[in-house]
Amino acid sequence: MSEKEKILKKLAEAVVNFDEAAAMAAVDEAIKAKINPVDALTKGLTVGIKEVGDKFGRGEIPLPFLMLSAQVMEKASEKLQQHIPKEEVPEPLGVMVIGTVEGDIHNLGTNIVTAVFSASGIKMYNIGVDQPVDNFIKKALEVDADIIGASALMSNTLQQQKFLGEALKKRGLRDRFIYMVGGGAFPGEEWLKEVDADDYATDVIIGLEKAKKLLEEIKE
Ligand code: B12
Repeated sequence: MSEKEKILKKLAEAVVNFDEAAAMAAVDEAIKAKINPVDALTKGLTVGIKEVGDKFGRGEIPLPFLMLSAQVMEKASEKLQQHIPKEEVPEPLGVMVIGTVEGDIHNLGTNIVTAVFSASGIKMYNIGVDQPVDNFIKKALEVDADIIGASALMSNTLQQQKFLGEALKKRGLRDRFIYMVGGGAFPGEEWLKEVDADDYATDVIIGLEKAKKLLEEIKE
């Protein structure tokens, strides 16, 4: 196992064991070893929280344990996000409004997307969790956004992504914005047509590539 793999494993294990001290120590090690903070987030901490989620889903651990792991992930993420290298861009590549849909309070993913996209030159407005469809649209109009991004983590909140697509269409705004969806509940390509979105991502780096491509297309 390489040095990098060892550190990524430590990050994941610290989340699984909800061990904050170990997580922060592993974050420091990752920074010292010059591991890309995005890798530390997506291939380290995220691996751990997903494992915890699977255990919770199988009924092997109770909710308080999941909450403790999430707190550890949040703290460690905050520190790593501060170390994401910033790309120098002469002007913002675009403006994006992101949030988590109504009924859903998961925000670890949208916070990572916000940090990574900002560092790459996209001006981000993160409206937070449990956001009704109207709030996405209101904010996007207010800041003259290019992209609206909606995250959903649960099967019963996924439909909100569809409601947002429908609301945009109903108000004649569907062609005004790029609409992207994401989050752990994404069921697959067919859902994209259902919600009338332009694209989706369940990984921040893939999401960034797709967002950049879509922004280039509207600027052509
Ligand atoms: C952490 C967590 C929590 C934490 C959340 C803390 C926080 N601040 O976010 C806490 C403990 C609070 C929590 C609460 C609950 N949770 Co929860 N939770 C999770 C868990 C384990 C991880 C989610 C996560 O943060 N993943 C890590 C991030 C980084 O990944 P991500 O969100 O997918 O984001 C990445 C990509 O998707 C993408 N992305 C994300 N959003 C977007 C948006 C756009 C536009 C783009 C382009 C990309 C993009 O980029 C991100 C970075 O790569 C998941 C399990 C799982 N596998 O998802 C369960 C899970 C989502 N939770 C679940 C449940 C049931 C709940 C509760 C209802 C539990 C309860 N009984 O109270 C409550 C929900 C309350 C509510 N109303 O929302 C279930 C949902 C089941 C289902 N299918 O519906 C899951 C799947 C666990 C399970 N296996 O049962 N949870």
